[in-house]
Amino acid sequence: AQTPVKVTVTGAAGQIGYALLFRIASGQLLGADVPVKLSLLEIPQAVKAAEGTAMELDDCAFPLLSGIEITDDPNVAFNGANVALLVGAMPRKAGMERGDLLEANGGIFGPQGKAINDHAADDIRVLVVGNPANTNALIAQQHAPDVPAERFTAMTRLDHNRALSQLAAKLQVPVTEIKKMTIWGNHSATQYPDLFHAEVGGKIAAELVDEGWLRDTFIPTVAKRGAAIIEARGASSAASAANAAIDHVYDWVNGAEWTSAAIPSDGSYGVPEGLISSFPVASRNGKWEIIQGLEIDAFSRERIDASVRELEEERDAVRQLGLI
Ligand code: NAX
Repeated sequence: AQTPVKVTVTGAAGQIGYALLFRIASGQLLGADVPVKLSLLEIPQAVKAAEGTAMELDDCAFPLLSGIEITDDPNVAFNGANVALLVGAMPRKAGMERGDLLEANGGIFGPQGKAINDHAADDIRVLVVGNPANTNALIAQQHAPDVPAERFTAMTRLDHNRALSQLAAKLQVPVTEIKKMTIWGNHSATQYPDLFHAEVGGKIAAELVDEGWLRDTFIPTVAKRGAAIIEARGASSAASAANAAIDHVYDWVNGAEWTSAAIPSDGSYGVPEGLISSFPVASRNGKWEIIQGLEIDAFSRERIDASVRELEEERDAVRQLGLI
């Protein structure tokens, strides 16, 4: 029988964790024939809740689930890990300055990056979901000098899926008709969902909608969808975020023609090297590749640059705080 793949989930007792773990254990993260071993990392106060979730996982009798470990020690959680989903983070609290937020998250993602560096399996793949996701991924990556930088990624797949869904609704087509959607930049309100390369039935999406809708409705609706979900649901996106994490890792491992992921820049499209920024990507042979050769019009350039500038500011702030 195949050796189980070890998947570590941080913040396992949180709401995304609850929506995520059952799907991983059922085989949706890696494939219906791949056995998995789960490792749940939580802070000490939440270990008991994680144990409760583990009891429910047991009660599903998932054929592919070969074991569950629960710990508050990153060195244990990441030991031998093949996939790490870094979901747990410090949320912004009322009155918190950006520096405080970055510092609190540096205290989480620095040590987790080091534990990954020291203990994870050679083929470790890391997806950061916890916000600010791109910069948390950068912090973790900088603490893992022995792991290839490209193994550290941050999630913009939820934004990508939201963009697909908004465009499909506008054009009244199934989401499967839409190809080549791209989210550029930071997973934040500055992100740029690009319709100038997206295609619907072979036509450029930007030409099928009017400019006013694209600029004043589509872009802000996608970028602010998280806030709209909180407003409606009274809690932030959880099942859709878990779904996007599943999509990201599944595609990373199994291949994809065109999607969006935040990965370390190689300097493509003027994004400074090393910044973890969202790009149009393909997945080949288990690696993300930035899709090259796209022409960027002035409208898109301005928006990509603004989001990348925000990523540079976050990087500079964590540098100044000594977090990287
Ligand atoms: P919850 O507050 O429900 O759960 C977070 C869990 O993380 C808690 O159980 C907490 O105890 C745990 N935790 C905190 N510090 C930890 C540490 N050092 N080690 C291990 N566990 C730790 O939040 P949830 O709704 O699950 O969201 C988790 C994160 O995802 C948040 O940062 C959120 O902002 C982010 N999101 C990112 C999205 C994206 O597209 N990239 C979308 C959804 C979501 O907003």
